[in-house]
Amino acid sequence: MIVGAAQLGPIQRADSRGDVVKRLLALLHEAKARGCELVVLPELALTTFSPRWWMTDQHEIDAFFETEMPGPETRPLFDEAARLGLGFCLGYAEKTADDHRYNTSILVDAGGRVVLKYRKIHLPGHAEHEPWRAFQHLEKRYFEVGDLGWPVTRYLGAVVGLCICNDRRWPETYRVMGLQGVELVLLGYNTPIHNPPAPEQDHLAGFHNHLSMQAGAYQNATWVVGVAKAGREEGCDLLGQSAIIAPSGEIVAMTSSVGDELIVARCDLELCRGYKETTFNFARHRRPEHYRLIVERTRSAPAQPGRSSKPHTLGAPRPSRGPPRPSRVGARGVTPARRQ
Ligand code: CDT
Repeated sequence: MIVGAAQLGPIQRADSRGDVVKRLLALLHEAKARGCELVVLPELALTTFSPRWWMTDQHEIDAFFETEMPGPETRPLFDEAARLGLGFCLGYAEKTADDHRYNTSILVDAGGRVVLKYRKIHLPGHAEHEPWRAFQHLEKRYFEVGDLGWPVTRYLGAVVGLCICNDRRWPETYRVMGLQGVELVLLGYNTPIHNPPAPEQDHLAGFHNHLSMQAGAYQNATWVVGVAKAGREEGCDLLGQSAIIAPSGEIVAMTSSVGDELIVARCDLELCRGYKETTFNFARHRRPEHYRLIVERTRSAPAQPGRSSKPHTLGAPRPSRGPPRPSRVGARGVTPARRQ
């Protein structure tokens, strides 16, 4: 399958959906010209990244959500993709008819039909206003945890699965899809390079992005297509380095800008088989009887000194790591709660 990863540069708050859809159409046209069959677009691709603001007016919040997909502003994207015979994957903020809000991604086939939907499960950030931050990350406030698990579907001969941004950092995300035979994981991301609670990690943002996706690809014998919304958006620098990653874990294509940019790769699904039948032959090598803690426990509860762990006993919860430490003795200032 020839797959395009259509990275978007920044979307400012004043940009309309119409402005964004025009940019998406340009990327679709380029994808068609370069032989793509499927184009992957970023997380929350229709607006600026709204969780960076504390908002209390529900109308203001809801202005970032789609109540129908396609709706009047997104219809041209669906129509043009269908005219071009392109499938695409799109991230957007979804508001349901019964008033639930999710960070959602859909796979749309070349006939304009939604064939797979995923609602983000690992919501990063915080739920309350934290004014000490340079910018907010309020996904836990504006979205509910997704209720669809990680479904996969067969599309153009590949087993395709979806996840979104922070999900890519968690091995369980890929494994749940790996256990369904996934061959192509499609994901979008909005990753601020600065992480206010852990600024000492900022210089590793690009490394951690690729580390997570490359490990997920290799350990589950799948292609992974990770697509950024990148660049300086409302003063916040978002990571680029969108990448198409082979089941070997190797990056086969990567963007070189933080603007609108298409990268393309021929994703040979046979490469998945090589790994699925050898090193990662799950039926042969997995030992789920030893993995119970993974589904029974959320937090880590280290063994007490001098005692071996009892994997089926929940330990006392450990206090969280706390706020960033002042770098110098005597540094002053409010010490904020250290949350992601
Ligand atoms: N959108 C999203 O999920 N962003 C998060 C930022 C977390 S801060 C480390 C991400 O995991 O990229």
